[in-house]
Amino acid sequence: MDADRKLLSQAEAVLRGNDVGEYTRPSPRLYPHQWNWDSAFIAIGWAHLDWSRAKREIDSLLAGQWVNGMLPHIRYDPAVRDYAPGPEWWPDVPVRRAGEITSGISQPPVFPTAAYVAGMLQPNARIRLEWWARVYEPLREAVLYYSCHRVTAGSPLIVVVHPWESGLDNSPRWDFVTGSGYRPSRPYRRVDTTIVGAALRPVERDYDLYMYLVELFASCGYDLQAYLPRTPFAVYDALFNAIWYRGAVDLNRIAAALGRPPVLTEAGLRAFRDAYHATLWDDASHLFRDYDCRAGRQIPVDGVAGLGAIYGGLVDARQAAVMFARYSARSRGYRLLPSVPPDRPEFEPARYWRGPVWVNTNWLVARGLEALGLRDEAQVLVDATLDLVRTAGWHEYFHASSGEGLGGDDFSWTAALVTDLLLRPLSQS
Ligand code: 2M8
Repeated sequence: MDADRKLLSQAEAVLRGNDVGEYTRPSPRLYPHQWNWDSAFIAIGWAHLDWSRAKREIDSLLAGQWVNGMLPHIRYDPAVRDYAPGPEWWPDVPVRRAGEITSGISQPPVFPTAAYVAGMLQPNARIRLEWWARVYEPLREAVLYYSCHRVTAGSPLIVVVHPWESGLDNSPRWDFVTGSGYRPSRPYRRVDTTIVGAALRPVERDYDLYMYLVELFASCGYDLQAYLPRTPFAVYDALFNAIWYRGAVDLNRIAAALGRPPVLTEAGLRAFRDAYHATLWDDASHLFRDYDCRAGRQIPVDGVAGLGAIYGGLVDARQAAVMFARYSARSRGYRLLPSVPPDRPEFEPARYWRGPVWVNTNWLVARGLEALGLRDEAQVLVDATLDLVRTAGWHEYFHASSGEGLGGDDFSWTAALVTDLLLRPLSQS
């Protein structure tokens, strides 16, 4: 118990240290602006420690909303200078509020779920409903942005346009494009490798592709239909789509609490579930896979993203148990859950999203297992996660076999989600 108290006070110190008032930096030097899904995870942590601060985190994320409803992946802080790529790479972003400076892509939509979870952590129902009533419309537009502007060929699945948008930037699932020699027309600067060792970060050819796609998407006016015929990268990402689905369900819960009709109808959600299973399930690996929209086929690479459906509530308990057991068995001898199964040739135990363990993906899967009643499995994952942080500290990610802390220091979502795991223990049901 004392050990948990110590962990909690350290977590709070990390969040307070990264708090710049309106938003919380994901990591002080490496990521000094506001990131979309980071802020969602961070708000869940704040909701336990300082509820008004949680509200402010979501409010400031919503301040960067575009006219079409999109919530961008980065909301730049004009006071910060030493980050690349800066806003000059994202010209003419259609923000709603004058003075907002943002990137031109989005990120996995954890924010409706964060608004729901944070709201439920407010014991005063009047205060909770007042806040939900205020943020409901921007949240609704942000969720519907994807179903209106990010779909193609009659499928309800959402198209992700950039590896950064997936949140799992250099995942081997995207290697089918990074190897192809795409480069931007202009030189670009990297600051990440001046802060974190290059062996722990994406390689040059990854960044060449990232910057190429940034230029291309911006030149298409950030419009999917213009971009699709020209881009080598347009995917149905299994994790992103699962997170969207869960966000839509949680937004419907907020709507119900406010006495409003559901944002997504039951028929719409069912069609999405059916498409998700029909398009992304891979029976051999017992995982969901991603789908290359251009080539019209699944991407045959496994990763922790394939377990996202457990968090999404897109599978039943029986299927989730088998998926989790298989992934764990493939990871025997390693820390749970490696971002890439160690039996894959692309596995690199220390390099970013190519093998290391991350607290956010563990949290997503553990909360999903819990919701399905798979408490023992969820507990295994929660214990493994807390053990990593207790031993190694507040890092961005952890070496898949040694558990060593890697990447950015004082990492906010690590602190926020550990806070949530300690203060909202797994339910018994
Ligand atoms: C990482 O992404 C940024 C670019 O957006 C980077 O590598 O510089 C990813 O881990 C992403 O998921 C995360 O939101 C961001 C900030 O923590 O860092």
